[in-house]
Amino acid sequence: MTEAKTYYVTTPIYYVNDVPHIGHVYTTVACDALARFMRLDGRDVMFLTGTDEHGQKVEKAAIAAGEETQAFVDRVSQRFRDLRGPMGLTNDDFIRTTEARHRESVQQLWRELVERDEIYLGTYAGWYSVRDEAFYAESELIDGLAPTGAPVEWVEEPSYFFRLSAWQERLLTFYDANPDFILPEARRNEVVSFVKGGLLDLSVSRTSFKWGVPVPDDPDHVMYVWIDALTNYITAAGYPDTDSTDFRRCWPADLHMVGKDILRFHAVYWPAFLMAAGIAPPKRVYAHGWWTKDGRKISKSLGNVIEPLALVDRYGLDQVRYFMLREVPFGNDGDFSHSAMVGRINGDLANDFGNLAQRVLSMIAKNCGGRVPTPGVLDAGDQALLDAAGGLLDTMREHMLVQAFHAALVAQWRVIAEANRYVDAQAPWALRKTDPDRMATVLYVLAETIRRLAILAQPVTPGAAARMLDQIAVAEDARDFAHLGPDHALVPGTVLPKPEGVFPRYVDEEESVS
Ligand code: ME8
Repeated sequence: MTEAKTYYVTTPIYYVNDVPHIGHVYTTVACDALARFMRLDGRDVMFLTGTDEHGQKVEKAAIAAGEETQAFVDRVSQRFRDLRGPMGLTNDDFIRTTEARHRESVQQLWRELVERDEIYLGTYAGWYSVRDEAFYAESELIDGLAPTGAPVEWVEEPSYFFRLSAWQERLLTFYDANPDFILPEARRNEVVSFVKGGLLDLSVSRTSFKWGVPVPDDPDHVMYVWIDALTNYITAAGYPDTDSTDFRRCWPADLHMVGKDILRFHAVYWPAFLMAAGIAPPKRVYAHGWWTKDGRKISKSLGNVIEPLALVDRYGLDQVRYFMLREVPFGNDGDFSHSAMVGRINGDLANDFGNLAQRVLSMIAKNCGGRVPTPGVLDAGDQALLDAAGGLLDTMREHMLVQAFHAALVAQWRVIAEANRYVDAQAPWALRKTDPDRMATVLYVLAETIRRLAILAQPVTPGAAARMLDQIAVAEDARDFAHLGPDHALVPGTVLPKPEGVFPRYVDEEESVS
């Protein structure tokens, strides 16, 4: 047997300066859907998320909260970890940058860079934004603020530098040789022109505060939070033990999923650090867009956060996951609105998919003795519907491999629409009297179509998909994509449990009162 090909996918590690909001959950849910898809597709998945716990921003937040820093980061990190159950996350590991395994890893990477003469000691004099944890040149400031709008402060202190300027040409060659390294393409072009504009050496240590990983052999310095944070991706893969089975299995990562705010760190600094240390860069960095509320980015510093668990309480987990991945073409920005959410819940989920399953399964319960009906000979229309559902995996996989979640879902909903048209055209309720054998065939074709659709719905809407598969008595070990084919079709005569709706309509409170 050939070994399953690994798929290593990561989220950013989130700052613990404040509790999670819907923006963080968006990135993590997207990675979760991808991880679930790849597992069902037979890949050996490693899905990593975690928290970024060092640096001035976090230290300041701890001081503001009046807590000891380690106790503060322990508490806030736990809030991120606690999203696992309520958001249906299946990450294989959760990394914290304050862990011993990470300190060892990032210090080893540092030593490697020093040994290769990629790091030297100098003095930094320039602007720094604590909110962005980023250095800015005078020429980048706009009206005295960072280009992101964040306040900056003047910093002048001894600092180690990474020879980033020496990596310009090698980075450009790398982007050229790996056209899919940065997606979407428009973002790739932005990065390439930024690098073409020339790179300055990067300050990679700080001396004016202590909350970070000490620089080996020079403990007056702590590492710049970004070199510390980015290294988490190799720590979790087993670095510095590059000969370990884990490292060889996982590295290079298949995908770092990030928001567009932190693309430059991932697509410029990170591959340069890695190449400089003799480590292969990741295969892809995908920068998605931002959720906004009334046109403004949802963020802690703007104070317009949406609390993920409140959203799940209100709309349901599968509903929130589906909305996030379907509403906005992945990569674009999207505005969060109650009416768009309700539109997706009542349209796509309740009317289209939920109603299809509900109609078919209750007809089977009523008219076929609650057992999978026995089909007769299939006609061309029957076969066409089954083929459409059968062909979906290839289409969806193609989209998932380039993180086009919305396109994968659109393709799936096209088949759902086809199935609904088939129900209307075949009118099995009328066949009940005129041609019960044909009714059985039609209901069988539909149930089998629902089986395939529900298997494919697991990555994005795992709860509802599982309940649908329960209702057509599909065994738990027969739900992966290897079971999509006709060899694993529903067996006529199988007893089915009583059907229940899986995608309820959302009714606004005001509406239900009137
Ligand atoms: O940047 N819309 O952490 P962070 C969409 N620690 N996604 C959003 C979002 C929004 N409105 N707001 C946040 C950091 N995100 C660093 C990362 S990685 C080695 C270190 C998501 O807590 C999005 O993925 O500020 C964004 O990149 C990330 O949260 C920033 O999280």
